[in-house]
Amino acid sequence: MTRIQRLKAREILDSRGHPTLEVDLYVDSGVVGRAQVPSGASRGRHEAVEVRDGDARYGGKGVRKAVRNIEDRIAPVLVGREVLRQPEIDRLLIELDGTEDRSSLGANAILAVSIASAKAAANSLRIPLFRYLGGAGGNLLPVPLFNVINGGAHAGNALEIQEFQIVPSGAESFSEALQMGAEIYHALGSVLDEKGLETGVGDEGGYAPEVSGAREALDLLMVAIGKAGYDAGNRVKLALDVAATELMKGSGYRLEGADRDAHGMIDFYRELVETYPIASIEDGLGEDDWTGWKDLTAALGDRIQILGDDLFVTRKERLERGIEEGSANAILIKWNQVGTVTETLDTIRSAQRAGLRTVISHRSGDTEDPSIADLAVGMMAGQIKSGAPCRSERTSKYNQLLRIEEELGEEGKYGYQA
Ligand code: 2PG
Ligand code: MG
Repeated sequence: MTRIQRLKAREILDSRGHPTLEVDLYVDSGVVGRAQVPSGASRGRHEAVEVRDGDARYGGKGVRKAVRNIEDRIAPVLVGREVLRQPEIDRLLIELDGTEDRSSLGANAILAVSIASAKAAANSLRIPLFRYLGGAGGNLLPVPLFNVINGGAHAGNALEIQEFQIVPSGAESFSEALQMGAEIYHALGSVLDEKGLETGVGDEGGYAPEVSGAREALDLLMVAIGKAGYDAGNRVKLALDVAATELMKGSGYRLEGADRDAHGMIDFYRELVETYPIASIEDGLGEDDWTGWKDLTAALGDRIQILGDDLFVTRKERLERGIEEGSANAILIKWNQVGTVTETLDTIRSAQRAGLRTVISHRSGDTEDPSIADLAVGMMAGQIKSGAPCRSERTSKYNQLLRIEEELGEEGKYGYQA
């Protein structure tokens, strides 16, 4: 009684007001799994691609083609299959698509079905998704990286670095970390207000003030942390997602009024790390700058987390190259970069085996679907980023972590590692 009976796909809106996919996957017992897929703005060149309509509706962003791909092409292959066999379902999806970049069915279509299937399986077994994905051992509540100042492709301001994050790694529990994040976020709002800076927010719920550059943004965070009554550098650290692929100009980078090569960028980060309590820098260099990444990790990897997003795009082959070359000491995990649940789990396990830290991530265009919270706990990822502690598509993940924390009770742990 756990065979797939029917797939129903529909076009819904994401947090930016663009269409995205929702899938309901029915099992013959009547149980259903529902999934919604996110969509990025600062996308890596090596990511799996979405199928969109490209016609007059929604500025070309409609997903009716992807809906048809699910109902007309995927459903006939999956109906009758055992929902508890996630690897088989994902293999069938990959084979049916048949392309390297998932452009035939669309990574959006494939992922929606893959997650819906995992949820239907968990629901069939009457267990929470985090237990289905992670098994009996999954009990680690992740450290949240709250993106409280937005720039780059996520905001209309002139700030070039995409994300300025606060990291309450010294909290005693996830719920305390969330409280600290929200208090600092609101303190930051009043600091901006007092300085006459804008308090409107960007795509991920963080403020998007017109500030001159990284140092001014980091200074604002330091003031906000103090104002909220916390000790920066002790219980609360800072982190950046530079999204440097977006800063590439010719063979180098353009940042804060200067043309820089990889070493110029590394020097820029070294100075920041010497001044501020920065714990992590994501995408400090571009997606194909393998030599630069190796030098960055050699230079700063023993002091901070060097986190690869566009570099790895959650793909095992790229991660393996990074492990061999010492390109980074952590990997960002976004399941829509690769396309299926099984491949995502596989990449996480490979990273963990090699001693890399793992950070589960939302996308800048997201939905109310909280599944990445379950993924983070089940797979003992240790960290999650889901934007600011503000706006429902962001807080849906943090709120789900509160529920999981409650469910785990005494057995739940909080922190980078178990
Ligand atoms: C990133 C993400 C999420 P996007 O660069 O890490 O914060 O942005 O979804 O736009 O790629
Ligand atoms: Mg990133």
